[in-house]
Amino acid sequence: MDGSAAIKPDKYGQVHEQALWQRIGAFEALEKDGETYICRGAKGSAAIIFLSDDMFRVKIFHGEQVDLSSTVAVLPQSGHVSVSVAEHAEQVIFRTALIQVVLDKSNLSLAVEDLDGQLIMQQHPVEWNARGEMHASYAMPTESHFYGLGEKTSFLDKRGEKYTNWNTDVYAPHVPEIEALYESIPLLIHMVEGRSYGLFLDNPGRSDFDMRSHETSFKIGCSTGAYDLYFIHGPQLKDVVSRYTSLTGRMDLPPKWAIGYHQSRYSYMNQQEVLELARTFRAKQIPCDVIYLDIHYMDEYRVFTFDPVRFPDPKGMMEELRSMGIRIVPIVDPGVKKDAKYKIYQEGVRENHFVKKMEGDIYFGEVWPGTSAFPDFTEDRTAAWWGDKHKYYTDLGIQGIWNDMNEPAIFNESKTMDLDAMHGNNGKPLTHEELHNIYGMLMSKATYEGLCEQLDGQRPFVLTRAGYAGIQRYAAVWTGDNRSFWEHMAMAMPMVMNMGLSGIPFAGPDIGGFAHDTSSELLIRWTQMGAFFPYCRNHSAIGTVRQEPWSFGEKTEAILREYIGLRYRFMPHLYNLFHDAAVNGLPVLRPLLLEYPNDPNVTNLSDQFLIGEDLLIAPVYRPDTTHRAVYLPEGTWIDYWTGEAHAGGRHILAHAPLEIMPMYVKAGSIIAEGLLKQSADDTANEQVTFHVYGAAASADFAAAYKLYEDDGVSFAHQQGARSELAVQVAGGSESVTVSWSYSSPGAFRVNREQLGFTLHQPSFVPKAVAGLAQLSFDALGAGQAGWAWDAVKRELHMQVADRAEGGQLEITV
Ligand code: MIG
Repeated sequence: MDGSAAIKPDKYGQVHEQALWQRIGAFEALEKDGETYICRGAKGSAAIIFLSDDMFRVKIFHGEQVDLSSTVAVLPQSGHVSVSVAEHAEQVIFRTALIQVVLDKSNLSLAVEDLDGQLIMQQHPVEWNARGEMHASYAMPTESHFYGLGEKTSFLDKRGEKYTNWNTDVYAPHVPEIEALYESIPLLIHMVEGRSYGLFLDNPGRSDFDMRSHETSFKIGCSTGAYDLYFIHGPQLKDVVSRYTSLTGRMDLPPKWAIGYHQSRYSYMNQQEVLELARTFRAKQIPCDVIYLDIHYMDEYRVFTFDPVRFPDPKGMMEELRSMGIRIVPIVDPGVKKDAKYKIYQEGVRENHFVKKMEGDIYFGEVWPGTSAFPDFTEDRTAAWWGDKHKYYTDLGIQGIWNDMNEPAIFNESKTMDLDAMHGNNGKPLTHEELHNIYGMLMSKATYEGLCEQLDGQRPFVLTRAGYAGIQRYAAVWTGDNRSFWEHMAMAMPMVMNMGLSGIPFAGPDIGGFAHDTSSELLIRWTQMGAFFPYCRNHSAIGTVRQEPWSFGEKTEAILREYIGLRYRFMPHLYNLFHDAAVNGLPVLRPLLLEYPNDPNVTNLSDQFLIGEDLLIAPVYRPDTTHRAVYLPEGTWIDYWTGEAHAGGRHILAHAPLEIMPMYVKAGSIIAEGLLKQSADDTANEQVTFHVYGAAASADFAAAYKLYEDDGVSFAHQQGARSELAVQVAGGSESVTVSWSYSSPGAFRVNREQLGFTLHQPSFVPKAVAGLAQLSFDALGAGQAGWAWDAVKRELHMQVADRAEGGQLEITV
């Protein structure tokens, strides 16, 4: 029989719903408090703070005082910006050296214009309701394109898409209609006719970005917390990325081994299996730097333990692996098993480190270890405690940690912690609902900082699944539980490109696919592509077919060996790009759009990418496919494999049999390649060859490259132990000159006897190289200084001694 519950009251209808939204209302007064401008409206206020001439923060608040604290995403900003303020009858105008912000007094809508008065961004009035939801609409012209938002499904351009930021463990196949995955980066980049700006909503609760529902506007909203928005001016896309990363921080230069090839599986079950795996890599001469230990290494999934039967001697195992040049990265989840006899649990309870329900009891959730408690990383003292616990791993020789399930993922209907669980938040308690998206990042921050303390000057490596804006300061990100689907291989490209535009340069998918069964062909094509992704790990799920590089017979193995080896040969260049990313925030893997923002052919180009500025990668991502269309932007592009030169600004059809992934290098560029190594931190011989593409014997030809090097593992580079080698190539009518020099010779000595210079497809045939003997290729290969010309491939190879004072080669043409 029904009770009263059956006769439930109405929900609000549409009309009522609309009436419930409040607006800030008309302008009442302008106040200034230090560097903060406060615009009082009839029903609320906006605080505006200029962080630079091209970046400002606007926070909506109620009441007298504004709370200007930020989340941990935002680095402390300082410095005075000179702003002129003018109050007119209908507007208040703030003007910096680069932009003006125009507030409409009738409703406090806000526009950003350049100094000529051309509109850049238009925000309609912010609205809120009694449930604490807030949103604003922004003008969207027909030429709009959208990027950023971190780890999202679908294509590169987010126009027509709608996403939610709510860190979620999604094991179900990642398809275009999935609005939230593991990471939340509430940064939207809006590009109109090649001009870009960014909007970053610093809110770690749920946020929504809707570029779909309205024809002429897009909408950014949040469910709880503050509407705390940063406007980041371009107009170049690169400016937006570099300014956004000056706000939320940049990745530190990772240890070189972290950018090698990594091998994982859920799980390598015991010590013998791990050692056998490492020996197989070495026996088969397939380069590898890291093996991962997934959850089975632990004693019944208790973090900070090893299973005593499966791994009786972790220290011995670690030592043997290190002698092979291989490191271990174990998984660490946030859930701490509820077990009265387990030290970490005891300590956590005794010292009050676990998240509690509002009523005061510890919050428990079900995860792998069974009933578990969760450290409250919002408390600095708890983060420090957790970080210290990693001494358990570092004492065993471990330098890298893999954080999983840190959304946090919990096996219940909501898939996460109860929304009313409380976080201490260093004395400003907030609900889990308000802080959800920041939990995983705070776990990785605690881990990174703990490792830094314990590693005695060695660089740590942290890999995370969940994150929030700024995660790049602490961890690399992998894109979670994809599947061995061709569609997921293809989707990894736009996903990782947008992560790069969102400040996260160190990212990649599980190569080969995690769930479902991979195939020989899929693993080949995915490894070819993955060899150029910033983060390069093969990982697969329990119960799926084996996915190690030798799992599909010799032919497959040979191709995988070749491409993994190629990554190692490109290591000097890759490491250089990681260094650039650490300095300027620009990604290693880039959409073509970043370099060619005015080319209409690349606004949604989702199946090709650039490594740095000049290396174009066009993977094959469909089965039984031996040709694909490749778009080459302006300039001349040289086929990496054949040397054939193609005019750009058009599409070409690339021939790509199974062993070939199409790659092109832009004429006029230089790329440093090193020797093939079995692990990235093998520094025994750092011989390097500078490959110069399309050099021309004409006065307007110039190419330059700077090679950054250091010991690859320590922080000594921050104290100056680094080497920078600048190379220039200059054309002339009768000669072409290659010159090079070290910027502070001796600050860091690289182990190397020789330098190589290879000119690919020069416009000329060399007659002589001043001071250098013409040799056979055999003599060059044997290490003699000299030069040789390959008339068939049109390549000039030169080899010289590497001297601290640098040098110069003059090629007579
Ligand atoms: O619920 O640790 O995304 O990489 O192998 C699964 C087991 C938990 C999810 C991760 C995956 C990892 C797996 N983990």
